Amino acid sequence: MRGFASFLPVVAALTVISAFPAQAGLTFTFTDPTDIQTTAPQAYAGFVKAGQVWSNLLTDNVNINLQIGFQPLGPNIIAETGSSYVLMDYLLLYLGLAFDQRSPFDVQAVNSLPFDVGVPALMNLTAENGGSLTPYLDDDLSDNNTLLYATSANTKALLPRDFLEQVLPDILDPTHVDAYIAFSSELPFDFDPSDGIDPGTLDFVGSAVHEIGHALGFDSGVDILDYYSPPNFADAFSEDEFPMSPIDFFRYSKESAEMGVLDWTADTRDKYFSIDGGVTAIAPFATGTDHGDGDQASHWKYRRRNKFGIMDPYGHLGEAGKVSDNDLIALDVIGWDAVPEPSAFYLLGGGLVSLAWLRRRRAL
Ligand SMILES: [Ca+2]
Ligand SMILES: [Ca+2]
Ligand SMILES: [Ca+2]
Ligand SMILES: [Ca+2]
Ligand SMILES: [Zn+2]
Repeated sequence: MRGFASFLPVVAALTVISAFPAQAGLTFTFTDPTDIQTTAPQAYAGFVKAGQVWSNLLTDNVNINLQIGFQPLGPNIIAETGSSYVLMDYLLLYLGLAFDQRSPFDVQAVNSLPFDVGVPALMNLTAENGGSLTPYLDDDLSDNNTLLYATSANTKALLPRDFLEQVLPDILDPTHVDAYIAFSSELPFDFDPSDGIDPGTLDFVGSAVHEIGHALGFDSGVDILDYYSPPNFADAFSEDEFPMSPIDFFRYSKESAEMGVLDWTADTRDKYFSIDGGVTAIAPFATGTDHGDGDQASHWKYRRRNKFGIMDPYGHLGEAGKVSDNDLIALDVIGWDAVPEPSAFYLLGGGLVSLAWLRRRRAL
């Protein structure tokens, strides 16, 4: 009798878990200051669906607070977004990742990082090289090598909760907004991807999945360097004005890999995502709006067909965005507990990876 009684709650718990698998891990809270839930219910539902896409793929037990909007944003503006950031020591990123190893990708990624106070890298466009495009080796372990900016959402996934409660309680507060995302209400969106994306419309849910991906940490400090440098600014800034993002610790070029260092330059040379010290390219990155290929470095390289992932720089009319293994591996190795498709594991065997380095343009 006693045994039977204690058995019942287990059955009940299992029922709940199987009925609501998304509730086991990553959850989203939506802050809706302009009440789009009433004024634009399709957009509100689209944001919720986009959150569910990530909840089904990432299993960290964290809640992310997104402030959402859907309103006129002015001509040619699709979305306005921004994230909250945490400035942290490289060593804290390293230790966070070392204690958060749950996948073969995580293990390989941590092994590729130095257990040190900082990381050397190729840089350019700084005061240290006279603002020149020519790359130089920055191995002085100054602030830009030892500090980084992680989004607060990324930080929640990276560091243990009890540590955050002690050191960063602010980002756990229910009123803390991890990111805000507003889409223009003046564009032709298709809000329901379940029956395909209508010709001439943009995939709202896929676009929201993309923007949430930036908030989760798919982000590059190279974009700051790319913009805040000559010729936009006559005088180049010191390299220490340019802290990197977690994904930048897996950013390489052929030239930097040969030197055994990362590539944090903004220029047109090919850059790629690698978790084994630059030996294997998993996917190429975009290289910068001003000094690179024309696209923000916080994305995969643009490819018209067979996109490298949802973090492609552009959404196209009539096309559904889809999260790829590349997207999941990138988030996995910066602190998320990802659930990649089995096919992703072939990447570890090497050999399967051959990349087309395309240069083309345009659209999110
Ligand atoms: Ca430096
Ligand atoms: Ca549709
Ligand atoms: Ca992981
Ligand atoms: Ca994690
Ligand atoms: Zn983007």
